[in-house]
Amino acid sequence: MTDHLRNLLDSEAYDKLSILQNRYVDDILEWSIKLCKPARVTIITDEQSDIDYVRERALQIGEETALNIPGHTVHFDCYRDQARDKEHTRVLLPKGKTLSRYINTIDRDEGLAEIYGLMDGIMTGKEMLVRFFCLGPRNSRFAIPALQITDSAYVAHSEDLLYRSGYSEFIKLKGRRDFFHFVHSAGPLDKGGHSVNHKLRRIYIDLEKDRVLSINNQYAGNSLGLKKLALRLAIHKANHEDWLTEHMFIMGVHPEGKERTSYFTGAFPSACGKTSTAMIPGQTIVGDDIAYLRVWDDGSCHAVNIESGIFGIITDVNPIDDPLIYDCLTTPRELIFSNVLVNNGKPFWLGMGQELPSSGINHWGRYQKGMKDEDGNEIPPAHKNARYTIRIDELDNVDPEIHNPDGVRIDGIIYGGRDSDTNVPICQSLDWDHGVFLGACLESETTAATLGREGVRKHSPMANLDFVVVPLHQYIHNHLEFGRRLKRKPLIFSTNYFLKDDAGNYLTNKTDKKVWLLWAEGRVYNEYGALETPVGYIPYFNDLKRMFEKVFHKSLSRELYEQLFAIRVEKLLRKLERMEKIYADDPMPQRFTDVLMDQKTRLFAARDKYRSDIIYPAMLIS
Ligand code: SPV
Ligand code: MN
Repeated sequence: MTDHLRNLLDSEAYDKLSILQNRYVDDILEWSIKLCKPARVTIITDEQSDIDYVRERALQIGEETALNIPGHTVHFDCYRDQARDKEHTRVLLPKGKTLSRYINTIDRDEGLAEIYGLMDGIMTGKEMLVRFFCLGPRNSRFAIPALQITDSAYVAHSEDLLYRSGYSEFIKLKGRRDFFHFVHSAGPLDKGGHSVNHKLRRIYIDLEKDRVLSINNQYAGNSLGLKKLALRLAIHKANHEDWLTEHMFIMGVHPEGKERTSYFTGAFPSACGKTSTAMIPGQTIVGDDIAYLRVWDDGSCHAVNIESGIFGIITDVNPIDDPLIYDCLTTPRELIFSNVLVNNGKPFWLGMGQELPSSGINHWGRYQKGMKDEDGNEIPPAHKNARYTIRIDELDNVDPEIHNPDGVRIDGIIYGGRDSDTNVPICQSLDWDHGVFLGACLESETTAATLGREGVRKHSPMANLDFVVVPLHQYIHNHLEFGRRLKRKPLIFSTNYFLKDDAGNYLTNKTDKKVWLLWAEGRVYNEYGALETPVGYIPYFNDLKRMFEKVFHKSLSRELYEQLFAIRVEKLLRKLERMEKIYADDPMPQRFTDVLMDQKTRLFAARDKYRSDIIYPAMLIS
């Protein structure tokens, strides 16, 4: 350690740092302190007393406030920082390199000059917290150590709930440089604890140095290094190696009356049912957001959750639709609510199943119903993208394998989007490559989880477009290749929970997804037959009817089945046209183009054969 760094630290910080014997960590810290100029530096190890310190600090400095139920706190992000900021999240691009047009980039030199300027003195008067984490279970082939430097106790506290601490993993590095690092500052805060300089929000991803610099923000999707910032670095790393980093949940599926557990992963764009699928009653959860997948020694696919907590959307969590989460949110445990409405120490959120009070404290500050913001828009009592942060271990439905260093064997992969008029509720791909194609064609109508208009149909391959930092064709190629190397390939499915009738009413209930999931699991064991359509295999009416009776004691009419599983040829062809356009300027692997053309040919042939733009299952059987 240099004398200079030694002089910047107190003796406790010095001792904790010197145990690591890692000059790369030292250099990063010295550089960060010199640039950000904090009033003091505190190093957090895996010791409980250090971890408690962070939690208490968040309360002391007002980034969090205690609520009535023991362990519950609330945090508010700046009113203008309520979702991921795609516009100001950019990959620093070295001269001469190019990426797909969908990836937001900035010239590396220019971006660094800008952000270094903004970071100069950004922590003046504040405390710099230095935390060590591990992405993935400790002692695992999957694990990536990660260093977080931040001036936000809320960020450091959230990460404590969401990730495994990893000071011990840094010791095991024995001085090596194999870790990601993140420097974050919320920037100056106002009296309510909100970032003041949100207009200067910047999130710059530096693939050259496996680091992300993120400033003037607080919303976890922007600020927490280990969440979506590390996801981007890991996609880059995996791409240069032989594994996959995905925006996926992992869950244990437990078919009723059977002893077995089958593990599934699922990728859904934000706010499309990813967490609630992983939390379906009767099943177990490994993770709800980010997974690393590897070809295992026996040729199967193994995956781990790189997180150990949930940063979930709270809107519409109520005792009927999400009983497990609702229970968890209303009983004592360590839990951070964000951007809800607080009245008399009680949190309220949209869609919770009860009336919200007309006043309280929310992300705006002191809230009174009917208030307007500077743009003249009515301030909502709670934000639609309000969230809760908890440890998964706290849940009764946590899967026992969550911390297994070998992960779990994956038997099924689900791709789902918010699609009101095209795809069927559940469909199995024809094979691996066709499954990759289904994932690559994922589209979703936008939600409140990102800034911008809602309800616009957006394309997001594998629900990962916001995070892909390598050329798209390469990303797709890796998925195809991954399958080639698997001896036991997971089956791939697409789901759509959001199909509507012509009058705009949802055709399925929120809870119906349990049946789609159990059908998919049964397919792994060939327990259900399937009807082949031009776009993949769909369930037979009789199987679904029996399942609805068994699971929900309700009957499924043949009429509804025909409506749900109609192959909407015209709409599907239009979707293919959109895909062809999207993928035209990023030349795709030949195999991908072939799969796309084959699907088109099958759709045209079916339309000719049945002389109809909509093909109902009954037509395929007769
Ligand atoms: C998502 O939007 O996909 C999330 C929440 O999981 S965020 O942290 O904003 O990424
Ligand atoms: Mn996510």
